Amino acid sequence: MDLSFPHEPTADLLEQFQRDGHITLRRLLDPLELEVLEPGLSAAVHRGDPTAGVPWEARSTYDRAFIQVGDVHRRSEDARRLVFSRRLASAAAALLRVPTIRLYHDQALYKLPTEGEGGHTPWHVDQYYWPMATDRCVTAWIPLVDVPDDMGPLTFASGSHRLEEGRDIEISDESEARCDRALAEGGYMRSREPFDLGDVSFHLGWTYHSAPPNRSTKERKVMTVIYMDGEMRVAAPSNSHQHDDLRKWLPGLAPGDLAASEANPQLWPAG
Ligand SMILES: O=C(O)CCC(=O)C(=O)O
Repeated sequence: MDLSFPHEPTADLLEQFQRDGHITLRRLLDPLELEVLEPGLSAAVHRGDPTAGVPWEARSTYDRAFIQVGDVHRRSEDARRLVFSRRLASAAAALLRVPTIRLYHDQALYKLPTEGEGGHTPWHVDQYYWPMATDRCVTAWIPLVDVPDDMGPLTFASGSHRLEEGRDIEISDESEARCDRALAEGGYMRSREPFDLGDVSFHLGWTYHSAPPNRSTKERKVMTVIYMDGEMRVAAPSNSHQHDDLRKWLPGLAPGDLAASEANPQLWPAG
């Protein structure tokens, strides 16, 4: 259960991930370890919050969805322990069926409690933002508190990693409307379950996901780590977000390069 102890999901769970494009590994992490990490990590997130002080009414749909702080592992030793966890990276390697795993980047996604309008995470796919040559990339969504249904647990459309409609759109009211319609027309089942502390979900870059608003009275504290195949190549950016991501998360690299800048350490197997 230790963060440094490798993990191989069962064959059934691996098969489920292939089929659905997402999986929640229950009790993958030790709740006690997360409780120890959480205060230091959260302090770094709040120090780095770019939207601190912006009134709710003045926030866009995106900014109402969550406080987003990237590269938390550079701001907090507690975050670093989580992001460099062999347990998480080994599980990512098994799910992606690749021998090696590198870090793309990490980011905290803290959803504020709200009674007001908005606050949901619109339907979207992550890989729209990433200049990567293949689909061998996965996001680990790691709650640092229990996330019951009223707190905005991540919601997946099972099997939607094969759907192409809506892949070309950023997170927005439009992505919510278009993806919701495409998912309904395609008959994709939606899966939303509460998370207990220690549960971690993984979703592919092309799996559609969303989250309802946080209607509780507490912050929904979630850390995410994005892993990629250790052999991933950089793709030519196909939109302005991918240009930004290339500069930010793959510094110094160009299309065709191995996605292995100094910001992308190999996490599995770890030295
Ligand atoms: O935490 C959320 O509400 C959304 C998370 C998300 O989009 C992601 O982890 O890729």
